[in-house]
Amino acid sequence: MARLTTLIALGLAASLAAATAQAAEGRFIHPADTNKDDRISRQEWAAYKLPAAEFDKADANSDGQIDGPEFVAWRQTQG
Ligand SMILES: [Ca+2]
Ligand SMILES: [Ca+2]
Repeated sequence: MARLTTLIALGLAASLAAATAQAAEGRFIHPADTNKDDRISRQEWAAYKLPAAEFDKADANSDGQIDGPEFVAWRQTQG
């Protein structure tokens, strides 16, 4: 019985981890995003002391906001 409980607990932990990963992918959570709209505006970027010249590089679609995929892509260029 104890073994079955352990197996159930492991299964729950695995599905919780999967749900968390999915949430992290769908939502953009970064401390620079102070108004929590899941995107970093130019003002938020500057307030977070990120290099102003990098904003335009990070904003791949030039909509004035850095969304999750744009930020991740930019970070990957930063080494
Ligand atoms: Ca924001
Ligand atoms: Ca953008």
